[in-house]
Amino acid sequence: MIRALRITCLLLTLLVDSRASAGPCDGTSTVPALVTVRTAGPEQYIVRVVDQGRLDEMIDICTGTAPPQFVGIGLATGNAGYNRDTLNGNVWSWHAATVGLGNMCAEIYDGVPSFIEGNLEYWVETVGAFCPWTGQIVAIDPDSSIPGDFDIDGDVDADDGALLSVCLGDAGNPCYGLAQGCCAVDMDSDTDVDCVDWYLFRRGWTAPAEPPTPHFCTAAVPTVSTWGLAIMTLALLATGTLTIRTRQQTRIPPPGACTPPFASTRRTGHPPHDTLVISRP
Ligand SMILES: [Ca+2]
Ligand SMILES: [Ca+2]
Ligand SMILES: [Ca+2]
Repeated sequence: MIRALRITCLLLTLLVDSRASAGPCDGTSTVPALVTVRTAGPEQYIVRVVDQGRLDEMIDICTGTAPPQFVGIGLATGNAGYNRDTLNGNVWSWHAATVGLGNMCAEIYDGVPSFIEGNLEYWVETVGAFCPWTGQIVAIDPDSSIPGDFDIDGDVDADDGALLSVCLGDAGNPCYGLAQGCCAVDMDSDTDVDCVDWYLFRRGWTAPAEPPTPHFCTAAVPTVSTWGLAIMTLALLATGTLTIRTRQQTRIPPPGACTPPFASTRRTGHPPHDTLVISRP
């Protein structure tokens, strides 16, 4: 009888332990990881974290062993196969090109994910970054994303191809002016949906039969033009600047100053109220 009770207690202990280790904040401790951020609404968005130090910080915040910080991201088009809101069943047309943490955030970067979706060109081209004041890290999971999985159901098949086909063209038109959701299938985040996106999509294809080839994408895999290379280089340099400035300003906040951590992404002038900054309690 006593032995049976001991075994029962042991099993219960193991059960409790296994539940604790599978909590939403410690679904994985290694990169790459998908981190879910919940905002007012409630709404959610997901960022992909590839830096182990950053992930460790996020796990500490999520589990409550470190104080909360703002999750600031640099915005790019394309859902990258993971950015969605499982609470409301939305798949977003954008993703985080860079991910940072900070204790200050200017009002211009505040909002909820549906604001970005509803005014995507303004957010990506003019604001450039997103830092919701109400954002909280609520889950951390292993990266199960697949490039080209536009409907984020774990495969790259005809359903994803159909989403791409609606938007695909050989003219390289900006995805903002195409049908709603076309920026979600922009795989190389250059704001158009063309044969480069199709070739990237085809590389991730998981269904048995080959995907049909669009007639204007039958040539060899397109190469990046000189202009395209120059633009990509500038974009990479700009991204590097953003990351460095963000980390520097986050690490050494000037006392009483109102310097937002993502100010370097501002591309145009804004009214004075846009410079309002709040500090995380
Ligand atoms: Ca899919
Ligand atoms: Ca593209
Ligand atoms: Ca393109």
